Amino acid sequence: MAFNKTGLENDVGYVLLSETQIRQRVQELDMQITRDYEGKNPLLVCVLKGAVNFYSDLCRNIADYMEMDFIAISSYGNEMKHSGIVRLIKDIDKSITGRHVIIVEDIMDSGLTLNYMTNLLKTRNPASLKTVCLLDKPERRECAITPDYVGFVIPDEFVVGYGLDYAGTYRNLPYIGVLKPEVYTDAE
Ligand code: PRP
Ligand code: 7HP
Repeated sequence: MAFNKTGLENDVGYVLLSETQIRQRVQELDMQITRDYEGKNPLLVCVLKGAVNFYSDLCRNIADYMEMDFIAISSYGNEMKHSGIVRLIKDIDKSITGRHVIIVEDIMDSGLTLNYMTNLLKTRNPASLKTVCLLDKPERRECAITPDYVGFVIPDEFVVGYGLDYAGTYRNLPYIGVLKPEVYTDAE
C-alpha cells in the first residue's frame, strides 16, 4: 500500500519552521560548534528518538574530528505533559571521563529530561558538558536549566515533524508544524 503523506500533512494546522529555516539555522549552529570545539574531538550524544534528524544534519556539517554516541530516555506521562519521572532505557557506550561532551536534543520543554541527563553524565567527570537543543519552549520550564546552544525559541505550542512526534507519528515530516487541535482532541 502506498504511504499517504498527504493525509499526514492534512493533520498539520500550520508550518512553524520550514525546511529552509531549519537548514539555515542548523548550519549556523554547526559553524559555532566547529569553532568552539576546534581540536577538542567532542563526543556528540544523540537523545533518541526525537533528536535523530537534527543530530544527523548537525553531525554531517561539523567540519572537524568528532565522535557519535546515543542515549535513550523514557519519560512517563501523556504526550502533552511530562510526569516528572525519567528513566534511562539505553546508556551511551563510550567512557566520557575527560572528554568534551555535547548532548543533542530536539526540544526542551519542562527541562526534566535534559536535567536528568546532565546530572547523570556529570557524575562521570567529562572535561566539559554542554547541551544543544533545536527548539526551546522556555514558558514550560519546570527546573532551572538552559541549553547552551539553541536553534529556535518557540511559543508554547505542541509541535511535530523533523523527528518530533505525537503518539509516535509525524516524525518523518521534513518541517516543524503545529497539529490541528482536532487531531489530538479526537484521539482522547
Ligand atoms: C521529548 C523530547 C525531549 C523531551 C523534552 O522526548 O525528545 O527528550 O521530550 O521534554 P521535557 O523538557 O519536558 O523533558 P520523548 O519523551 O517524547 O521521547 P522521544 O524523543 O522518543 O519522542
Ligand atoms: C515533548 C514534545 N514532543 C513533541 N512536541 C512537543 O511540542 C514536545 N514538547 N515536549
